[in-house]
Amino acid sequence: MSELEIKSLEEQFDARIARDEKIEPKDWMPEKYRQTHIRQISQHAHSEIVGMLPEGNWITRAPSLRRKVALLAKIQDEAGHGLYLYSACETLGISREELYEQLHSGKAKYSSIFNYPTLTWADMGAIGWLVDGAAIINQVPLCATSFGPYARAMVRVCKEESFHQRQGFQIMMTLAEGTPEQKAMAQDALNRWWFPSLMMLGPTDDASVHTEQSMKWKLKRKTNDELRQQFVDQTVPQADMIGLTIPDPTLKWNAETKHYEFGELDWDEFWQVVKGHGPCNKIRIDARKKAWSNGEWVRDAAMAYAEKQANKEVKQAI
Ligand code: FAQ
Repeated sequence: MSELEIKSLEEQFDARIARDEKIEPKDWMPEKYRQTHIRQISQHAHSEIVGMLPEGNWITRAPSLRRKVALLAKIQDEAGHGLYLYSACETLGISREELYEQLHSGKAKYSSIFNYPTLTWADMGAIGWLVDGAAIINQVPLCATSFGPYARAMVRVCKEESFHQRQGFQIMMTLAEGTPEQKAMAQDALNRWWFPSLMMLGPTDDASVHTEQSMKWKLKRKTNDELRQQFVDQTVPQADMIGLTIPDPTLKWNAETKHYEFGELDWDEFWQVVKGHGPCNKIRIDARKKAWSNGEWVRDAAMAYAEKQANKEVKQAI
């Protein structure tokens, strides 16, 4: 293709983005657009799958049958989210095996938040309330993202995340209304998950290398700092309502801007976790690698069965 032809395709592509048209897998797209989407969608998929691990740890210890059923349903939803997202990513020309390989080798990232331990039952409440709460704020704008398969997957994901957030908030509310020990457990979980939840929305805008281009392509519809502010503004009144204290002594309402001001986040900790040195990075990746190798016989059996069926069909056709 000549340079002139590529330039014309790029202009048509930019015009489609400007008109808010969805880009579909078989449409022409700049190579960087494709690669950026593979990066973000696959990291999102990996986050959903790795994100099942901290909660899976609590299924056998949920305090009642009702809580167990809700937690199981939530974790199964997360597996589903991973699968839609891997499928959306595959439409960009990368195989599922390659995506898994990138996760297992450490080439692809997954969300920093899932490298923290879940120490008590209240952590199930804090994850639903804060982590799913932050995820919804990040993902609702993604329903309007420019790549069709990603945007469509997000619609269903957001509906399910909304149930996840409510089940988490309801756990926290119940604990906060319970005995002093239960309330203290809820407060302790909030203390440990608050700052990592703020940081999971990504580095500050001035340190975010991808935001500018991703906003131009309408992959991202809001910046990391905008999302973080929205999360704080939405969550602080919820904590007030259930009588828990946000663990940030500098937090204050600014009546002029109509936003909460909050303290400096520990970005050194964030980058340490992102680079693989968080409290649970090794445990999480080891668990995923083990699941992959334990599942080898299932994949082999499924392939052998599919081959047998295909041979049978050929024989019947002859
Ligand atoms: N953790 O330039 P930016 C969930 C990396 S799903 C690790 O700002 P971008 C559901 C970033 O990849 C949670 N790495 O990047 C659930 C880049 O490195 P790279 C996941 C991070 O992409 C709930 C570098 O830093 N959600 O929670 C993180 O424009 C409960 C520079 O950053 C999504 O993935 C981080 N937190 O903005 C499941 C949503 N933040 O790739 C179970 C889709 C940044 O060049 C239980 N993703 N980095 O090597 C996004 O919206 C964006 O990718 C951001 C980051 C906003 C996460």
